[in-house]
Order: sequence, then C-alpha cells, then structure tokens
Amino acid sequence: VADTLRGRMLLSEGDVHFEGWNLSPEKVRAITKVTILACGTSWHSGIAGKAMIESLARIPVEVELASEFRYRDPIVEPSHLAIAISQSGETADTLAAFKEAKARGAMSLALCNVIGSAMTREADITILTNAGPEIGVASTKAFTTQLVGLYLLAVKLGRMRGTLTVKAAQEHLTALTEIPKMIEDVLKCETSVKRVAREFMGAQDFLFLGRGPMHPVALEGALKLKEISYIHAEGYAGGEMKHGPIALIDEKMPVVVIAPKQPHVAYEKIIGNIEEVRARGGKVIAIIDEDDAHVASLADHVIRIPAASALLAPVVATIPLQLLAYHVADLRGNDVDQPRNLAKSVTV
Ligand code: F1P
Repeated sequence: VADTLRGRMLLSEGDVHFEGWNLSPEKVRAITKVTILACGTSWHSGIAGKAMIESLARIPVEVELASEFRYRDPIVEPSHLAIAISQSGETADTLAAFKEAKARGAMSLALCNVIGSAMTREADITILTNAGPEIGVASTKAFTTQLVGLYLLAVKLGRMRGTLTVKAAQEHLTALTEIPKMIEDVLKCETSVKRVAREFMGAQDFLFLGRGPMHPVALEGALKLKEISYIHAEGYAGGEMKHGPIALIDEKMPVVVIAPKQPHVAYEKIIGNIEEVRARGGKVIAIIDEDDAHVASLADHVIRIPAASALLAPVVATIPLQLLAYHVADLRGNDVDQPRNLAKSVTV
C-alpha cells in the first residue's frame, strides 16, 4: 500500500497526479457512467470502488463481471468510462470485456499491477498499483492496493468534477497516508487469527457477513478461504442473510461478521445479524474496532482492527481475513502459494 502511494504525487491542492493522465476536465465532467470490468478478487475491489467513486465524485458506477459482459448486448456510450481492474492485466475475460467497451466507444482506464500487460497496452490511461509481483496465485496485496488506487482515482475525479473541495480532497488524501501505519497495527491481530484458525480448520462451511463497505470484504474473505483452504465459504451482505443463508446456520457453522462501528456499515443491523446467528447456535467470529466491548461480549471470538474511515476501512478489515485463509490453509497442509486448480492469470 505504501508503494502504491509512493508512486504518486499527492499535490497539496488536494489533487492526485497520475502519470499519463490525458482526460481533460471537460471530458471528466461529461462522464455519465463508470463501468468497472473485472473478475474474482479484482471484481470485489470494484464493488468497493463503486462506493468510493459514487460517494466522492457522484458518478453512477456499475460493477460488471467481465466474464458475463461481452455475452450480452451491453449499453455503452462515448460518455462512459470503462475501468478494467486486474492484477495481472492479462485475464482473458477482463481483456475481452475491456476491448468490447472500447469498441463501443467508451473511454478506457486500466488499474493493473503489471506494466506493459495487455490491458495497459489497450487503455487510454493506466493506473499502476505498484504492489510488486504477487508470489502466490491468490491475489492478496493486489486487492489492498487496488482499493488504494480506486480511492486516489475517486478523489481525482471528485476534484475534477467539483464534488470535492480542495479541503475535503486533502482530508481524504491525508486519511490515505495513514493507512500503511494502520496495516502495521492490524498485523498484530495474528495471534487471535491463529487461535480462530486452529479452532475452525476442520469446518466444512464458513459464512462471511458484512454491510456497506464491508460487503466486498465479506466476499473477498470467503473467496480467499475457498481458494487456498478448499473450504466452502459464502460471502453475503448482512441484510441478505434472512433471504437464504440463515437456513445453513447451525452449531457447526462459523460465521465471520465484519462489524467495525460506522454509520455506512449499519452497525446496529449487523448486531442484529450476530444475534440471529447466536440464536441458531452458530459460532460468531467478529472483526471489530479496538474499543468495541459490546460486540466483543456477543461473539465467540473477536479480532480487533484499528478504526479507519468508512471508505478506507475495507483495506484494513481485509487483512485479518487474508491471514485467516492463510493459517487455515497452512494448518490443513495446503500449498498456499500454488493452490490446486488455480492459475495466476486465467488466459482462456
Ligand atoms: C483475477 C483472478 C484473481 C484470483 C486468481 C485468478 O485475476 O480471478 O482474482 O485470485 O488469481 O484470477 P486478475 O485479473 O486480477 O489478474
């Protein structure tokens, strides 16, 4: 994350300088829709990015599964900005969807980790995440750095469209520079994470719940666990639990609830979810603010994280879930860097 930030000039007038940025203020003001195209982990960062761009730049954003996009007849116009998010920059479905959006006239921006990759060659503008090579197949630091890249982009678009004042933009950029230190702090949760991993390494299923900005975190927590531990896991928006997954809950089901205390996260409602899980005997593992005694008293296990602002909290809250997937997989004797059946970049 620090490297993603180091690659930028954060200008004191609350602006962000991206190398090669070639969209004029008129063009940016004329954007009527952002379409995010991505697969897997990158699609999850896109969901978090939607909240960032809609909230800071007030542009409607659609987050599309790139693997579906080109098989229908998508509505694309020259006033749309297509954003491809991809660690490798080579994922075949994302590349094809990106080309399709471009062919239909959209402006194009690639958020990638690999300079010179196919998507960066295709794009009008590239934002590099500068995360360094992902050693393992499953995306981890790519995810957190994509969130940082999207946040920088949201601030830039917000300034160019006048939805953010210089002062507000500067505050957002300052909040961003505090994230690397928060990540150092959150790594201290590893002892609690290991305890949870030891207790639940034999589980058959896991449920991850989060609301608002924590919804993509829940999706990503479940995907990481699936990818490297081979345990079936579902990520759900908390409000959806009663529409189906509640039927799965019994005393064998660990439920990871991502519940930092923030208005966008609907803290009160997520407490309702915790109570519903407890009433059915499910085991609650809560990811909470350091000073949250209330949820701590309701949960079977807690993992404490430093409080970040709502839109940036996904960067911090994802780390314990990545660690959980890692420790469960390791305890089960899996090769965490080379999980079975998965390829680094899916090129077919
Ligand atoms: C997309 C992705 C990764 C996943 C695995 C397979 O890759 O689904 O999210 O962890 O590596 O590919 P990318 O387009 O972000 O490179």
